[in-house]
Amino acid sequence: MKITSFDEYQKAYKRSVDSPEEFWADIAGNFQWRKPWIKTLEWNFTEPNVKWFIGGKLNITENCLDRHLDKLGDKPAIIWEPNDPSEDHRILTYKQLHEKVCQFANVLKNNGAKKGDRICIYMPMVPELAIAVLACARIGAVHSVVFGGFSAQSIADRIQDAQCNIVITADGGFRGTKEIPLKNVIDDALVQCPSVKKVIVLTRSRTPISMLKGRDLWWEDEIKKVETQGNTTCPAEEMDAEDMLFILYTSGSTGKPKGVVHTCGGYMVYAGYTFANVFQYNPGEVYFCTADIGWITGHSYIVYGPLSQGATTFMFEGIPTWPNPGRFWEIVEEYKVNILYTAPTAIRSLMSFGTDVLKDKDLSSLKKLGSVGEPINEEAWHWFDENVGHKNCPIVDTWWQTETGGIMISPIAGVTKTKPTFATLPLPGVQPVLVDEHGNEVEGNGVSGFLCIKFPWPGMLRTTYGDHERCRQTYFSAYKGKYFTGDGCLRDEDGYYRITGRVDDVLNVSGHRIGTAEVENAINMHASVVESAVVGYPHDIKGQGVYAFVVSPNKHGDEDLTRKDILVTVTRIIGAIAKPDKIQFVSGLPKTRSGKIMRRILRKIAEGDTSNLGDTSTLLDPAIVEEIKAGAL
Ligand code: 6R9
Repeated sequence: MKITSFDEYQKAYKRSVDSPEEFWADIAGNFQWRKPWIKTLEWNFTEPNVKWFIGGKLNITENCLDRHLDKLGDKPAIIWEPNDPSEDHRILTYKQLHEKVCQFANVLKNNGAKKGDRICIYMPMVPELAIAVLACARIGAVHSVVFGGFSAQSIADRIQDAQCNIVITADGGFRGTKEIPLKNVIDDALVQCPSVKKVIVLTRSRTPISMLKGRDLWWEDEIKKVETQGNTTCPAEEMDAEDMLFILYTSGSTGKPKGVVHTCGGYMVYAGYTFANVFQYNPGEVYFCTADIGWITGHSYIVYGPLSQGATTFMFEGIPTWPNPGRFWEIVEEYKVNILYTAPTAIRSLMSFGTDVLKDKDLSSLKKLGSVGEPINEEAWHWFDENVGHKNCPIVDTWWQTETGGIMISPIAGVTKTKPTFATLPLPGVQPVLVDEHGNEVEGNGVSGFLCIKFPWPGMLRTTYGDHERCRQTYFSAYKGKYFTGDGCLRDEDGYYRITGRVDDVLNVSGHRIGTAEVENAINMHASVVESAVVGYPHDIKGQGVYAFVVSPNKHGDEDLTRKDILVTVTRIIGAIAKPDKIQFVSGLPKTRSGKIMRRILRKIAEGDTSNLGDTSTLLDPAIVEEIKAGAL
């Protein structure tokens, strides 16, 4: 399954295009199936309908746990570093992880969970989060992990959309100096969620919380019950390749976040294949992905990808800058991390502290570096290369999305020649195309366009939960017969791909996807707001910042207080990650005669580039532009 030279890459790529089914059947053969598939692929991108490994039966946890027990049973599966460095770290071997997953799977069963049920997980970055995820997969329940930074309202929306019957959470969590009151947030969310019958609560922060009789249960008590029942093993549920594995909500350009659906067989094959290849993982290496399991990067490259390959995956509860900005480097030194996979926003934030914190750290264990989540700028790329990799580690700039399930365009570490800011070449099995605004394919090199994928890959989304039409509309209707990514892209003279950023109304703030419409809806809920328009602007550390233009005639004369009220409102409706960085009060928004907000103009103003705003003659009230320009922050 592992490609180890550029020549092999080229051959594999060609084969994956000429005979995709044979190519993928061979890759899938590296996994453990209860029953082999009958047909490798069935697809059309019109409905869309995509099925991989049809008739195949498996359980992803057998691939992530059971099949490693003989050889790797005593090897670390998860190494966990707590937020507070004075607290003990934890190591779970494959045997221990297997046992804990089985136990918790039995806890879920004891509480009525069945195959196909949707279970919401809202937890801090502790090993029990990975255990909860795997326990769901073990019994065939569909997990829907919600990132710990989302608000009660966001959780309620997601729980209602998926009709979850169980929530798994913790009393609280730690991130830097902050304590996050997870259970309290869940309690607020559940006021709106009658589908939830049981809440299982892990003890982590010892924050006082309310525990409702009949609904709320302590994780530890439930484990004890299972132990007294002697229920320490749990046979894995046999899943169809196309059974749902998980739902993960992500923002788009319109409306509420969509539940992206991934299925068992294809996702497993894709996460494992891409992990093994991109990072060129070798047995015994310590691999540290700094993402949170609440995002797709954590699903695919902390949990499923690495574990399916018998890797040692490192989990960190805290943040890169606490208790000091050398925390990542202390971790690398202490645990002899070999592979570090992080985000440009983290790199830029650490850059701002200078190289002093790095000087006395031994980073010689590092062999490979990775970047994900947003375009990496040239400066950050070189800083990472020079100060972290000591020009000795290939950097894999991995482009992919929640919807793609795994890495799509990326160097293969040590195999593909890298080029700063370029995701370089598609992995074998991935067929990217650039299209122009008319939907025509832009061929040749030295061109740019909208990035689409024209052939299915096993890790792709199958639908958006409960609303297949939305899936078709969002991804398969813009360009006929193609999956549209929402990203702009250029292909240089060497055929290398560089992703230039979203071309829709989706912002990428510190690597987090945020829909402008979502933020506007939240701002508009504030009592003194009439309407608003949200755009992104370049931000030194976050990549993009959130700039809100707000019409609020009724500010009670205290703009600053209203601004703070709006921030509190957005935090309550979505979560702190969506808080605007700038709020400019305006008396109106630039609109066309048909009432459409001209975001192009607002984007330019937010970027501070007002020299050429283009044609404003079609505006209902061109004078408003002058006012907004004059008041720009
Ligand atoms: C994995 C993940 C997806 C969006 C995607 C794109 C941006 C991700 C990137 C990148 C440039 C990279 N993106 N990786 N842009 N270079 N290496 O981040 O998933 O949260 O769904 O975001 O992130 O704009 O469309 P997700």
